Amino acid sequence: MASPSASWLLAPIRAPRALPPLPGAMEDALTRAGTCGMKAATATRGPASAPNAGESPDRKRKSSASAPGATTNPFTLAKRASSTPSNVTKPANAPLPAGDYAVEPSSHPGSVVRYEPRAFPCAPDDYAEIWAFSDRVARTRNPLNANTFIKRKQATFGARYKFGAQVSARVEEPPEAWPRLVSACVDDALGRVRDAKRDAFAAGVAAHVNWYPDASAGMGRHADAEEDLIPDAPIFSYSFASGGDASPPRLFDLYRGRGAKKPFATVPLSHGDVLTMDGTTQRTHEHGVRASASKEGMRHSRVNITVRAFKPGSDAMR
Ligand SMILES: O=C(O)CCC(=O)C(=O)O
Repeated sequence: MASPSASWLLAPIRAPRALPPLPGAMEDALTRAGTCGMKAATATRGPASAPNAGESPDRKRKSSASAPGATTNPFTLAKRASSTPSNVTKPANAPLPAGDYAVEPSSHPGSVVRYEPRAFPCAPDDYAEIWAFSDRVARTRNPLNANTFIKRKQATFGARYKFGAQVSARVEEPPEAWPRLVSACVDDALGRVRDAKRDAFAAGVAAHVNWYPDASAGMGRHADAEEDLIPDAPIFSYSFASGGDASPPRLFDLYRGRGAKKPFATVPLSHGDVLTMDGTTQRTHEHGVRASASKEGMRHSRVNITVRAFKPGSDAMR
């Protein structure tokens, strides 16, 4: 594990327990059925860092969504989604106790995550506000097929972010004009960084936001290890869902190394959950958000905000 004195966290991760790996039966099921993450990893043959790889692209340009939590979502392609296997999601839906986890203690003791379920409040109005903001965000072309778009929208507040093979839209407005939830997450994240590192984190802080119209929109495996990011600075991830506590969790898969085909562990992310990826996690592991066609999942949108620190003076900050 990274020595706590080297940690950027105000409350460093000191004695993490092992993150439960997916049971063998689960991995077998994934291999047989091919989850979206798995399927995409093998079917698209995209670069490991292409974060769209885990989702089926949205081929049709449709009007953008305006109502959070709407049961009919204009981004949804029901036909495509129905081909997504949903039977493999159940075992990984088991709740994970709050706490600090070593992703893989024996081989990568410095790769650690902190999981804080239901730790960040989000009022329905705040969800509505950030969801409505997505109307102003341009869609991202699928880097593997320029004739298509990825289903989720993404934008970065405070930086120009080349995110794997994609370039995220940059929000040009000043922080005063950002949705309340974005500013609240940035403030919260800064409060989690220890005093000696806070100025360095704040100098390059940005919030990358992903809007998932429903559970059929996922994110392929990737690592947040871009040149422009401060290496080994923590990444704070905040998850929100249109149905609040009633929304089903989305499965956040962790992959061992760069080329792994199967997820190795899973963290179920629900409304208000905070996941901190710390230490060497981005160097040793990839992560992605599994797509699913579960009936319930198709009725709920999701917003994820990651707060991260870019190198001041890097392309992202210009
Ligand atoms: O939506 C999530 O939970 C993950 C987001 C993510 O991996 C990213 O923005 O890099």
